[in-house]
Amino acid sequence: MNDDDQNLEATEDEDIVLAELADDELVEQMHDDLYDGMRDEIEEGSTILLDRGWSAEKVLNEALVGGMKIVGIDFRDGILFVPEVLLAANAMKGGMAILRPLLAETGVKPIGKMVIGTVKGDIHDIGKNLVAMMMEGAGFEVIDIGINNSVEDYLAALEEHKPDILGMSALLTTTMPYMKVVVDELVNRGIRDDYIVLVGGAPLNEEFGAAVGADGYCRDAAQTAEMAPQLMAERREAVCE
Ligand code: B1M
Repeated sequence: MNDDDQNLEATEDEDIVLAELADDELVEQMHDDLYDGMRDEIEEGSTILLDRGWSAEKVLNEALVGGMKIVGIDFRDGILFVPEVLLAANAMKGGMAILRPLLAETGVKPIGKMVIGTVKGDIHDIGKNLVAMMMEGAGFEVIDIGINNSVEDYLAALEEHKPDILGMSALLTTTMPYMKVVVDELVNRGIRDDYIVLVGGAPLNEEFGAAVGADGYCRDAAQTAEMAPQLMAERREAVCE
């Protein structure tokens, strides 16, 4: 690309007024902006879509999660590297911060409590944060203990907050086995059945969830928010029988 082309491209980018784009063009532009780590634009785009009557869930899934999938593919293929992906993650968090209060709007008494954290050795937190947001939206009180949690961290949080549900997230094939370390320790201490254990993260599946001794594997945030109340209801029924 010569200097003239670069100047032309820069001018075209500057000329884009997000508010003037049709919905589908705006979503496409947001995918590009997420890819380029442009947090302000992602915040602006999210606000515009909400103002146009989009639900927070639709903005999240179509504009943000959709864009992050593209980032993931290019990261895998060696087209994007860690610094760029960090910028994309930062932009995604900007959009999520706008959606968070809307997804969490319930106004009702919490239907249960969940402690959630990403396992030891793993610093991915976008998916976990989304799960926390959707669970709050489903009426749960959520205690998010962050990333890189050792078994001791989980145990301390369980002891302190006495939740109904323990949620664990892992995004790496190298860190996901740590979930079993945590469940095994709960078993050793005789407290495994005090909690519903839910696990999730892109490399996991049903089979893995069962193998680590979890009560459920959650494919995504929406499914977690569906599954959690169901499992709590089943548990209450079992106690009453
Ligand atoms: Co990383 N990374 N990363 N990364 N990263 C992946 C996971 C990877 C698949 C990329 C790739 O190769 N295509 C790959 C893992 C390969 C593997 O293990 N098989 C990978 C790698 C290799 C790495 C590093 C090792 C790279 C390096 O340093 N060489 C390194 C590891 C660092 C570490 O953790 N120790 C690393 C670093 C990073 C960044 C820091 C740059 C950044 C993280 C920033 C952050 O999270 N704050 C990052 C990112 C952003 C990704 C990708 C691109 C996107 C992850 C994401 O946020 N997805 C990812 C590729 C991908 O997954 N497409 C990748 C969006 C999110 C909404 O989806 O997290 O799947 P997800 O969450 C979903 C569900 O999985 C589920 O619900 C969520 C919402 O619907 N879910 C749960 C998740 N947790 C749950 C918990 C529950 C329930 C459901 O509890 C009940």
